[in-house]
Amino acid sequence: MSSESSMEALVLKLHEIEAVKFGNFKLKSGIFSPIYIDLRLIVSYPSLLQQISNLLISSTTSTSFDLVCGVPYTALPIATCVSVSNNIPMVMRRKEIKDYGTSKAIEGAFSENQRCLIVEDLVTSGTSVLETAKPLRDVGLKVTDAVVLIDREQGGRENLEESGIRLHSMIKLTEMVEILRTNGKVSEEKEREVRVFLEENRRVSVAAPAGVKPDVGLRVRISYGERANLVRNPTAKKLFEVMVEKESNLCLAADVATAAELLAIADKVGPEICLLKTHVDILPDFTLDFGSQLREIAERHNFLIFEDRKFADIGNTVTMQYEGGIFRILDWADIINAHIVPGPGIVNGLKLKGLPRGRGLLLLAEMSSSGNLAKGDYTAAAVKIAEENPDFVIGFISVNPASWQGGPGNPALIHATPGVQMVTGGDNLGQQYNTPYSVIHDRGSDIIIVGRGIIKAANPSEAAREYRVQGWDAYKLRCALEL
Ligand code: 5BU
Repeated sequence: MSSESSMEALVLKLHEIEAVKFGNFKLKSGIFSPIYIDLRLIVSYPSLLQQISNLLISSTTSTSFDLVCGVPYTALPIATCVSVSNNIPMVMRRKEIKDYGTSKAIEGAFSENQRCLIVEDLVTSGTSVLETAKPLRDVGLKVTDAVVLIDREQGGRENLEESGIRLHSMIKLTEMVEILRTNGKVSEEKEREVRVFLEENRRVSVAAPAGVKPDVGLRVRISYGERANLVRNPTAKKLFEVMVEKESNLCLAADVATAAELLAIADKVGPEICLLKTHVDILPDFTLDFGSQLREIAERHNFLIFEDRKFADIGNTVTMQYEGGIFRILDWADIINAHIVPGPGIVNGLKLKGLPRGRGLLLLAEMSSSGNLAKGDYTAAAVKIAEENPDFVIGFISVNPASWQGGPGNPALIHATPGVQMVTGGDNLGQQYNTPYSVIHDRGSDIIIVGRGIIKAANPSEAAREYRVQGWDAYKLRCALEL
């Protein structure tokens, strides 16, 4: 078979097993795509897997490699197949580095300066390839090439080139669709729709991989929708999506006297917020069904729930505090937060319980109260721990990220800021307030957390609307100004 006809057969097979689907798919970023590709399915079709790995390796004959490394997880079986069929040793990149055992980021036998080929199934922005290239390079391997089955033509090639990686792609998304159209699998109209979609979403920005000094300009320039594409954690993605859908970067701090009042205000203010923050331990009438009642309201109004528990103990203890006790926070809170005083063990502890449930963690990098000690090296340590845990840490509680060294940093991480009212000032117990505009526009945060500014207002829903509009306008101005 010529390589052209084998490519055609491959595309038809992918369509047949429904690894390529047409319709109207909501992507993580909130935008709707007329095409969806899921190559995880290929593990169920060994001959197809073999065919794909043969094709991939045949495209890199001009260069030779000492090792191959698949981008976890979808490309791992492909890389294994490439390794076995061509007798090229493989190394594996760990997604999570364990804090016990050998703690290695790269598994397998290798020596410095060996050349490693990265294998990937599909490239959009190139972020995943870069995330794998970095630890490979960190251990002294040379990474100059990546081979990928499908190029979505959304900036991956250019982004990788900027990092010194040549992309070898087997097929472009538009070519795949053309093959399917000529074989009568999709209509001309659908093909046009895909082309227009790709044209309109031409370049997806690339996230700065952990450890790379982030570009502050990039951070403030890109939209919440684009940032949804950069995150791994499902709760973080959902949060960015909700923000876009509701045009809201407002979090209500629902510090009311009773659970009954909390549920009532959640229902009232729900349409205006992307997030609702609780202090569940202040509610005298808490009952076991509080979580399910609040989740029902959250689903109805499309917002997420953040329990401001501020965990602060050793890893082992926080696992129990998170999951157990009266409150069973793990069951109902999408997001929690933690101090980093105990060191990274606290994140590992919370992650043990939270990650399997797709939950997210915000680290307290700064606090809003006067005289607090979370600054300088402490804030920098929070950033480091966040970058080491991109699967679970979704961002920070911060006050002025624009003033941090390197600015607000990695666009995949979310900043949420308490201490917000319409006028600057404070209370008599140390709280300090900034305005929505200064927090979002000047200080580079993403979410305003407002408590008494809404709760104590004569009309909380109206006040919430006002905060939402101010927060969103400041965000729009920030994007426009930096473009
Ligand atoms: P306020 O009523 O808008 O002042 O409420 C602020 C809320 O944010 C309140 O629930 C605090 O517990 C929470 N908060 C804060 O004010 N400052 C911080 O640094 C952190 C949380 Br962390």
